[in-house]
Amino acid sequence: MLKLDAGDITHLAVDAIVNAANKSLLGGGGVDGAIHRAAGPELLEACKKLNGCETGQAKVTQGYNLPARFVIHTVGPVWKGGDHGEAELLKSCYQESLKLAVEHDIRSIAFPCISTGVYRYPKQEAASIAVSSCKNFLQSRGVELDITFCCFGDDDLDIYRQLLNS
Ligand code: AR6
Repeated sequence: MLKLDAGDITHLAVDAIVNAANKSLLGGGGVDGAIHRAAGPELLEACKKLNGCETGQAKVTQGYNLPARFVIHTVGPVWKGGDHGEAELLKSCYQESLKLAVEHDIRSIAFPCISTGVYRYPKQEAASIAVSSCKNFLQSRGVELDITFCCFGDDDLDIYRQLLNS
């Protein structure tokens, strides 16, 4: 099932939250910074052992002080105009995160709007990819998974509301 939520992803009591990280996996600003602050220093220690992550891929850690049991770290593409494989890479972030969720028996997962902050991916296009990738994954795999799109701003909330209602 696809759901919508507004606000801070670190507050969500789901099995896993997804982090929009960078390739180092060693923290940053935006949602990445918020997740590291809320999870506590053990998260950084766990991330140091992962040896980074390629764009479009995903890696998992525990959630430590978060209500969520797991954090799935994925690295979205930096928007460079759209002809640098951005759409495929963004789709891959959602698919690879969901694959890890299934492998870890995760039943509920929340995504932030990957790449749409510092990485400047246009919000409407990113949301279309997020929704279609998740819908396709659930349909093709036949898995029962609650997927929440966690919107931090009203503009994203409006975009996702329209997409989920259409
Ligand atoms: N809860 C939910 N969503 C949030 C939160 C939060 N607490 N804080 C911000 N957002 P960004 P990116 C939204 O910039 O574009 C980091 O420094 C935000 O409004 O966090 O993928 C990493 O280390 C936006 O809609 O991630 C990388 O270097 C969305 O999260 C780089 O930024 C993503 O914005 C990744 O850039």
